[in-house]
Amino acid sequence: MSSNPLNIGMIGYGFMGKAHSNAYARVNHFFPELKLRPVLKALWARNEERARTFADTWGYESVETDWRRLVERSDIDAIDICSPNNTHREIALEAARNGKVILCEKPLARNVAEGEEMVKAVEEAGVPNTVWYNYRRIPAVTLAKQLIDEGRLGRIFHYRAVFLQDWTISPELPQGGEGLWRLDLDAAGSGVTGDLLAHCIDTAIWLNGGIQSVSAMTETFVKERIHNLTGDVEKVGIDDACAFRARFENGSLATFESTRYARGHKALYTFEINGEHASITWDLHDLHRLGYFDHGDDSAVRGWRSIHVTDGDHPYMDHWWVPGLQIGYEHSFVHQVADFLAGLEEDETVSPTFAEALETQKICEAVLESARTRQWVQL
Ligand code: SOE
Repeated sequence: MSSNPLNIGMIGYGFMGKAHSNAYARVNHFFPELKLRPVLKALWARNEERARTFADTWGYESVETDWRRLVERSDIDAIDICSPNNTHREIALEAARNGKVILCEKPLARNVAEGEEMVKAVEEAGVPNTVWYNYRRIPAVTLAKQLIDEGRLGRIFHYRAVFLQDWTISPELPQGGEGLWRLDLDAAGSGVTGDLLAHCIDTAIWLNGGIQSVSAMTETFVKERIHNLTGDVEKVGIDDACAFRARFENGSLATFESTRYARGHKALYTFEINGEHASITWDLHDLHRLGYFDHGDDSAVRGWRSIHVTDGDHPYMDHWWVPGLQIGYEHSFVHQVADFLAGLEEDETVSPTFAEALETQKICEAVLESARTRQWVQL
């Protein structure tokens, strides 16, 4: 059993609070080589009863209803920020001031200005930090990275990504408050750009390098919604849909699209990369498979392969079941914690750091600026 405790103070208890808590609870069972052992020490929620219910379900030892108290507690080593985007900056700054390790849910912040303050705070305090862009650590996506880094695709010409959902189509859906803060500009900072395209951008710059320039369009289909916190009908400020073109530094061209108005799609995140020698496709709905086409294959059998990324020599898979048995969405969070703990043990930074997530934030901001000005924006 791993012997060095890392006491976690969790801020928030929504969908991501569960995903992260599950990762902390599982990681030492499946990565027994780790010496650090996350301990679910304390949970913050504004409402004490809900905090206790969540804490009891997941095994948190204590609860706090004042996040500042949690961040100041001397028995807490790491703060995990799972609360809405408008809280990330303030909590991260306080956590850094208190010398805590920080794990922050994506996107880093609502905008670049907040993100820059956060990067400065963690760098000045010298505290280890990461942002939960979990899709990088789905084994098929990590395998895509390996194949690209090995040069199998050769020169890359095209990158195409979409992230489609349909949960905000009804005009009756309110904005703001618990569960619906993603529709509230003040709480979220943006709509699909920061929430969904941020994932696509993070994966893309990890796989294909930096983005040079963007040209975007956005739309807000439902212009007014009741605000849950005020009870008034208020203007909707977020982007419901966004599509943009991009030029990568390596000369490749890209298209990105995201919407919450694609009827029938709940979380269709896909990407395709076309290189000189080979192409890759990936689809979140079939996340354990990687599509691969190799032009070097014998022409008699050349065609798209569907690689079932479940073999022992595939990324992360030797930590799970026997070959052929697949894993799912939640495992990407376990992998992120495992890599992060290994980095802490070796005193090495683990990607994506706050500074790397700030690059994604800059691209999101450039996309929104381009949509506003109807001009190409250089990064
Ligand atoms: C939005 O519905 C959401 O939950 C995002 O906030 C997550 O980051 C994404 O992974 C799934 O969709």
